[in-house]
Amino acid sequence: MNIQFHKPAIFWTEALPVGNGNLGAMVFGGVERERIALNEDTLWSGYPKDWNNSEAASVLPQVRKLVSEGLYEEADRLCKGMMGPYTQSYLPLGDLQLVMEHGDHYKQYDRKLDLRQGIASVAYTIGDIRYTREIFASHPDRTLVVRLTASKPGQLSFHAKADSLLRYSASTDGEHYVIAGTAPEHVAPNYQQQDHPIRYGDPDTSKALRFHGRLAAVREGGTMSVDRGGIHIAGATSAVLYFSAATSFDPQQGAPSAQRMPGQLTAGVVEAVLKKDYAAVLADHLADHIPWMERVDLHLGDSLAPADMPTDQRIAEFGSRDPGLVELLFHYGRYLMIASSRPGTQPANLQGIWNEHTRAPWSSNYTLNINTQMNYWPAESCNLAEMHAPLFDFIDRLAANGSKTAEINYGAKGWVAHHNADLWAQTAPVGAYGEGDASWAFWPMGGVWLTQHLWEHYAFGRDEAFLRERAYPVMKEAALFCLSWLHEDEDGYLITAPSTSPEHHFRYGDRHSAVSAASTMDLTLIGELFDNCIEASEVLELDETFRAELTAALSKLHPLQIGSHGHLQEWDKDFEDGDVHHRHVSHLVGIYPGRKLTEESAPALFDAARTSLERRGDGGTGWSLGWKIGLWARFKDGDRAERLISNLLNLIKENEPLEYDGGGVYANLFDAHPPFQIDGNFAATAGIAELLLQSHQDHLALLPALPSAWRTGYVKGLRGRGGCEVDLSWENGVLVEAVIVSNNAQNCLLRSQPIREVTSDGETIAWTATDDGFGSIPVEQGKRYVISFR
Ligand code: FUC
Repeated sequence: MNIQFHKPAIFWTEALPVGNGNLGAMVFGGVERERIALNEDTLWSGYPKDWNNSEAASVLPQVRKLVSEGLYEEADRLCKGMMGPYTQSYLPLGDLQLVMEHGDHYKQYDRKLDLRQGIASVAYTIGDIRYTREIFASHPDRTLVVRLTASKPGQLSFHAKADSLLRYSASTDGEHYVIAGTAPEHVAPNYQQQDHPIRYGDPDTSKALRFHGRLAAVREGGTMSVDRGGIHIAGATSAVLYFSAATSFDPQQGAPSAQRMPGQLTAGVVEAVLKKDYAAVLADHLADHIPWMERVDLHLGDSLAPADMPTDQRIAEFGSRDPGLVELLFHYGRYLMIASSRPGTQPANLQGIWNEHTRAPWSSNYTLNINTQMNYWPAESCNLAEMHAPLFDFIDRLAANGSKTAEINYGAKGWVAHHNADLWAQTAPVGAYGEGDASWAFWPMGGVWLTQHLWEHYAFGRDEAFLRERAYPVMKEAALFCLSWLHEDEDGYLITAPSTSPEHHFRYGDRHSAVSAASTMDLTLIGELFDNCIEASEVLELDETFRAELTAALSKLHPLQIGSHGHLQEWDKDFEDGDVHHRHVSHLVGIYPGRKLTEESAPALFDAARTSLERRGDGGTGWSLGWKIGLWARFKDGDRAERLISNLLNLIKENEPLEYDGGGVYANLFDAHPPFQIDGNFAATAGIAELLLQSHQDHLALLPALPSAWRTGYVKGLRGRGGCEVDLSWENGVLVEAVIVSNNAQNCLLRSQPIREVTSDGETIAWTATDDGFGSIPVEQGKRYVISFR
């Protein structure tokens, strides 16, 4: 479970990520000059603003009229009148720089990230002295920890300081070296042409966030001094650096707060950690990190690559042919989630928490038409449900802001979010009040899709209090928005308009547009939300009238349709695709991650959806490849999914032209859109799990889509809906054994090979088998059931 190299990183995408949820770092491992790029998850430009557009309400009926008249291009243009400002940007905090006083004539260099331990390390030899560095982000101690050693006493001499691309100043506070600064009030997205894309406020009155970073050191031997140039250590044998960062963001208010003193926050953190021994800090980190990683285990076959092969070479030479590399990709998604999303932190953004750019691609924001949701696809199935929590907190903030947007922009009830959001939980459509393109900016389904995560958290864990107190109220308000937004077409069907299928265009005559009515994605997401609300209100035994209203609306919802190519139509009319290989596969959302379209419930649409996916092909950006893994899993085509994994394990090199217009992974296994976007990492992990276990219908499907390349293996600790934890082992593609533990008593329905025997605590358990390949096992809460298949 290592990502490893025998040389320092040159590019950021060769550096090794560590994180504790809110503090992130990328370790380059330079010998004479080490760069550890730093991030703090609340460091964003801007502050809350009024992004709603009161003109929108009068534009909306005009757009709807144009759509109903088939004047799509005109409708598309008019949508500009409903836009708001662009979101703000996620910012880099700075770099921690170490300058070692031993020159750069080194040998025996190693640099690795141990995923299981959550520790990045660097080691090299100069003369006869072995130097080591150990870097981790401690969640219990809320600090970044860097330990340096020399193999001979008194040989460690270096200085350490931090700097930033943002406005900052460096100073000392007692024995601590600190940087303090203020974020810009505005950063324009990287795709917007601007003369002054980064704008700061007056330092005394700026409304932007203040930030602070604090560095302290403990050494064994030698001397230490601290000044504005950094911390200087000479003649030591080992040293530990502790770095803490904070901003003035107040999570309760969702705004910068004058009362929040980032310097005091970092002081508290650093003083506390300095009271502990390094050994205790390390032990606490390991005791925190390892159990998360060990919840799931995966073995897909023997690794082909030599144990010490650098990861980039392994990707290039073996790709998905090396089962060990696929396992690494799987675990990496889990590692990155543990490192970027912990209860109380911000949700993982487009780059998780790792970003070195002041104008990051797409502002490194929350992109709600696929990317943010994708980040959390593995959370439940891969046994990290706790790490889903930051998304739920964020949804609450979006719901609060989005109720104003719904009312002001559309005169609608409930809450709405569009395709982009930021730390400030912007809910209005972006596009700089008309500069943007409706194909991406106009998409009022961001919130609707996010509520799927609330339901899924319940569906997997069966936490009824969560459903009652957190999930259902927010789901219901999103459903109220949908009821307001839906309106009847001339045939009496409920449709959405204006409607887009995110980022894709259609052709009609010699024209093209993104805006029409009732895209399949709109209808599917709304249908799923209504289904989920109905099921939730039944579980909670409330809202009977509302439930009836939803049921009635569902029966009037415009049906999905099959188009002339035998495909699932993406729009309400059988338009030709603007780009038949478009990266978004939005119309297939009911196949995966949704559950609206199954072979059993809608066989014709299910087949049509497969045809649509065939037509899209096996290429795409990193995240698009990731999505297609999950889709082929749901189509039960493991080998096709494996082909997508293979395409994703395509090494993207920073300094070389792309061989084809598609995605892959960088040397450090970060997903490459390109550029780096973390979503594809999470989708790959979720997709691999989906090949082994599915639970979106009323049963657990064991090995529903095992790729033939993974002949013999096992997985432990996957979760299925219904509160189940599942281990599976197989040989030559055939199930050998499953172990199920459920957190509630139930009849556990399995779809698998024929069951031979079920035991629990050594006792045989009676199960019932049905002709169509199902087995039903009565399980008690917390007991372990061993199911043998041969
Ligand atoms: C959506 C995608 C792009 C990119 C961006 C962040 O707009 O269509 O490919 O992932 O989000």
